Amino acid sequence: MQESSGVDRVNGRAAERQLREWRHLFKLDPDREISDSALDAVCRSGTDAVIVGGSTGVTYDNTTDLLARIRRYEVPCVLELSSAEAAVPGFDAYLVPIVLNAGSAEWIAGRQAEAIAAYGSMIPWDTAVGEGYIILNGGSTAAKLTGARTEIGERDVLAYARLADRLMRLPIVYLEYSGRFGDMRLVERVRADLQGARLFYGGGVTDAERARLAAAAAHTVVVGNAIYERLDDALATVAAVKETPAPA
Ligand code: 1GP
Repeated sequence: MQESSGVDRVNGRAAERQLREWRHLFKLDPDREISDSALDAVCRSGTDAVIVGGSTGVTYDNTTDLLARIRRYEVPCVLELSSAEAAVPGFDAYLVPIVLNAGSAEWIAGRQAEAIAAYGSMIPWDTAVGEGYIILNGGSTAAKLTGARTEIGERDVLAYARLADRLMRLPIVYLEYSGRFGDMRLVERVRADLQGARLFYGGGVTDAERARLAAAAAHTVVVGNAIYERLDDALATVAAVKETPAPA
């Protein structure tokens, strides 16, 4: 396969245009079991897209299996790629986390560069999108894995967000509280400060009420754990987000 030309890269950013429309996303973990009926409900829920991704135990095989099951439905399906071994072709887009507050460069520009060096000519650049992650729940697996500096205040969070938005010009800033509902005042503050990036919020959105709060603060709300723990409440987050007026 040939590498895309520069022109293709500029003109072919369909994924970036599409993600600007997303308000609600479900995130499915290939390392967790989900029944056919639960997956059916998730894929027909009206969510804008399904993200496939997880912090640990994600393999080529379990990613391929989950993609094949989701592909029975029309919902767009994107892969959040934390390890190059799980780079499965056939997704609508590829989200690549850059953990801005990671404790080691490995998670900022290490693993990503290694993957590009190894798979450079096969990477579908026109559907690859960088995400500037700021991990804020010190107890989460992602925080432990990346050694993230989670005990930081608003000034530092805003600085990371501006780095992603203004200097790196990433299309997504992702405030990640995975497993815990975050500080919506801070989420709102970061979103209002962004100039070009979309603000994704994820963490502890377990029901419609929290979904409304998150949707008022962030551009895009990501729901993960609740799918596995309280499916009906998770499904109710779709309408709750969609009914909340989008912030500027
Ligand atoms: C995880 O941000 C997502 O990467 C969603 O968080 O699992 O807490 O919903 P939850």
